Amino acid sequence: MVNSILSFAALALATVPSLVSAAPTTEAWQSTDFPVVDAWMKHKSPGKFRPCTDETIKIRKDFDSMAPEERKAYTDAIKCIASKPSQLDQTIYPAATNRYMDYAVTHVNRTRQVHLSGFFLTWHRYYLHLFEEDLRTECGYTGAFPYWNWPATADNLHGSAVFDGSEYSMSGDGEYVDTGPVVLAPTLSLPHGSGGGCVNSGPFAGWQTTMADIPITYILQGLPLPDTAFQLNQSCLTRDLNTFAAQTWCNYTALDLALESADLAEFDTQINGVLGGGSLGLHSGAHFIIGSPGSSIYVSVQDPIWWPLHTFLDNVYTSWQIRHPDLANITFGTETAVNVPPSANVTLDTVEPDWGYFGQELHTVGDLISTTAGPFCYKYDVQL
Ligand SMILES: [Cu+2]
Repeated sequence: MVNSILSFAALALATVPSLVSAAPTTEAWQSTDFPVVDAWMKHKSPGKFRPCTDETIKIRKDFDSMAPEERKAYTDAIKCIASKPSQLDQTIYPAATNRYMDYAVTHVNRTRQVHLSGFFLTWHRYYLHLFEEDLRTECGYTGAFPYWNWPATADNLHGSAVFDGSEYSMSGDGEYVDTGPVVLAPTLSLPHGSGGGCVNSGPFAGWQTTMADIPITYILQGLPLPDTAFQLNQSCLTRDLNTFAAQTWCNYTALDLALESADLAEFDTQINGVLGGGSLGLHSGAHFIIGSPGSSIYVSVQDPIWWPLHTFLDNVYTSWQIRHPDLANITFGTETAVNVPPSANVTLDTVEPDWGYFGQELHTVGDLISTTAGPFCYKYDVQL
């Protein structure tokens, strides 16, 4: 009896302080759209990451919905990153002409592991996060990290805030150069878009790319990068806006099919299409809306539209996770692109390929599965 009274007293004492300081504990204010995943992560790596709260969470926005000055602040910050010196060894990476191109080089270096593999969605999620943090810490950017809404712009690319070519856009189309249809495979070609030449309008007029394209056959055949991959190959940024690609693969029906996928294997097919088949899928299709170099699986990061493009893909993935809470932490795919050479299935415990010098520490796939736990603390203005 005495014991139980003492225990009760001890319990009461223990509870009082937490009642007093109850209101704004991080627990109570935790903001999550991923209840299952965030609970799993808290159990998996308690205390490893800072909690994400309603005070600290960042909201990613549709580029079209941002005020003109907000859009310009974003492109100014990207240009600021490109004005900073490269941190890579110039004898190995002559194409790394500045800090922006360091990102592009890092992506080329990891292309074979992080596409058409089990790392794709989470590796790119963290890569976006690193760039966003860099805009903030290196260039003082304080705005939202925007996405380019593919289906919303598919019928009016040239009139969209993203591509209208004004100083508040992501720059417009390339100059028109008639190079004929875009041949993707013997059985798949697209009509030529409306550009093809240098981008001469908007904030990225005069932007220089430094790496030549590398054929996707290097991935499909499991080949290492060609020796010339990082040679300096200076060119103007080109674009070839392609309404056919936008309307065919990036429409609302395609988006809904992806969001309604019953598992991650089906989701992967909806976003990446069927290799050698007739469909590019939602994400690959988006790359072909902008044309070369933005359509390259290797060197696409050289076009700054890459960041809003991939941020929208992350929104699609995030929205799929929120719609399928019980499946939100499943994985799909192996450790090599198209499983060549054959490799193990990726699990939540598999360590991600690194992000070059930008990533301070290694992360498992499981660390990167929730946008409101682990190293992340963001959500999207609109759930798709
Ligand atoms: Cu990529």
